[in-house]
Amino acid sequence: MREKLELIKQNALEELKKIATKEDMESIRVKYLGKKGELTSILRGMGALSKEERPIVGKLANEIRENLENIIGETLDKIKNKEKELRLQKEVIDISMPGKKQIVGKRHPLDLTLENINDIFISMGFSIEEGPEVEKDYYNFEALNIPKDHPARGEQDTFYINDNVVLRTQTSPIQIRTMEKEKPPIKMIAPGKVYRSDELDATHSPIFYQIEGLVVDKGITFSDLKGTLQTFFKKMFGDNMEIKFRPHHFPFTEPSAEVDVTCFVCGGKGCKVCKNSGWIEMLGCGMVHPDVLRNCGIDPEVYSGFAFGFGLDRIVMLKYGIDDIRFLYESDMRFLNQFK
Ligand code: 2NM
Repeated sequence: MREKLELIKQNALEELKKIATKEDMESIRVKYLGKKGELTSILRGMGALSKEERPIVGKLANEIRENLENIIGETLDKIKNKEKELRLQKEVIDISMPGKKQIVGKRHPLDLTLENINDIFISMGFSIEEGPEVEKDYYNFEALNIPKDHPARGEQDTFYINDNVVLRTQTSPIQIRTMEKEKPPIKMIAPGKVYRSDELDATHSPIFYQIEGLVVDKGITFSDLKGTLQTFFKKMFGDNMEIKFRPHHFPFTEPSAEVDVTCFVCGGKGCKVCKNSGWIEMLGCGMVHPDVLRNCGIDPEVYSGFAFGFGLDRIVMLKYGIDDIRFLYESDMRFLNQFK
């Protein structure tokens, strides 16, 4: 019996030397110490031994079991440590490797210029207002004194959602909404996207940006309009800028005018951009029509106001020498990467 136990111990130790994985380890544990293991069956068979032999063999068997359990435990620890070491080696981070270059977006030239314009008007005491791009026919046309048979209402210009709803063709509906909910004094600009169903070409896009301004208070006159625009263009393009007014007609202003500004490409000397005139046509403006004020609940006997509107795209194109409006809406990275 004793020799048998010693033999089992020797065999187990031999096998333990050779094992490399946790799984091998488990199969050895089962083989010797498991319920049907070799050592276990010897302990079970001890009933057949004599009274004198039993404690001696029992003690020896327990010692061997303890011994094997210890060795198994230690070996398992060694295997685990080795596996951990290997894993750490594999997961090591080489901090000397070059980093991946992050692609940083650039500001769009329309956005850059709009921020510039907004900042100037803010410095002059204007607030910046926004409104919906899908707009009621009433706010886009009716309230602005644009009668049902006005050419601006033709299907060729306006995107209709249904009989009463359009994509706004100008940002003046924002001014109407502001006049409806606020009492004068009002001093605001309304920048934003507008929509017209033009054929797309180098100078026409069905979507473009407009900036409209509005000032309403007691005693507002045409000279306030002139001074405001004069100040704006000097701040925007430099102190040498001059502006001049030509009579015009809009349904929502009376009197109305178009404004030319000194060509900011050549400084007024004459160039290709201004067709040698020294002037660039820049905006429309006028004194808000009394009917428009009345439509918004403002008494034209007490209050008066001026309004103006201009396109952002044309300014951006002239400023950067962009000869096709489609560049502003096609998101070509080769184009966009040129701006900061
Ligand atoms: C323009 C030209 C002239 C304008 C008028 C109004 C409102 F709502 F106050 F009546 N907003 N914008 C206006 C006036 C716009 O754009 C060429």
